[in-house]
Amino acid sequence: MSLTLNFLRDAPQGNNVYRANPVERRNYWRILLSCTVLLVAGGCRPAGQSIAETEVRLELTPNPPRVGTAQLALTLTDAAGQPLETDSLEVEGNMNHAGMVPVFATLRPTTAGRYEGSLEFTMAGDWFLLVSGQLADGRRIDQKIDVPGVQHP
Ligand SMILES: [Cu+2]
Repeated sequence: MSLTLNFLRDAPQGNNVYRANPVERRNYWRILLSCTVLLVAGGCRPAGQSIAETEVRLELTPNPPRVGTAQLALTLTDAAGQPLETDSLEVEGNMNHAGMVPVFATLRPTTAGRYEGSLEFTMAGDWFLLVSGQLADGRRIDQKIDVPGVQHP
C-alpha cells in the first residue's frame, strides 16, 4: 500500500490525471425508483443534476498505463470541492472496438473522497472506464473516463 501511495505522490503532477465526463443515463427504471425513494425522503432532484456537479480525477499507476495490472486512485468531489463519500465505486473498463470482454474493479475509500483499487488492462489501445456508484443521499455517480493509448507491456 505505502509503495503504491509513494509512487503516486512521486508521479509528475497533472501528467497522470484523467478527466471524466458524465454518462447519459438510460436506465429509467432506476431513475424512477430513486426518485420514488427521494420523494418519500422529502424531495426529488431532476435526474442528472448531480452528475454535472461531480468532479472526478483519476490517477493511474503505472503511468503511462500499460497492459497488466493498473492501480487506480480516484478522487470524487462536488462543485464546491467537498469530498463525495460512498462505500464503494464500481468501474467497468472497455475498449473503443467491438468484441472486447470488459474488465471490472471495485474501488474502496481510503481517505474522504478518495477511492483505490486495481484493474487489469488486457489489451493495448484506447480504453474508457465507466465509474458508477451511489452516494448516501441517493445521488448517483455515472462518469466516463477516457484512457487512451494503453501501451504494450
Ligand atoms: Cu481490445
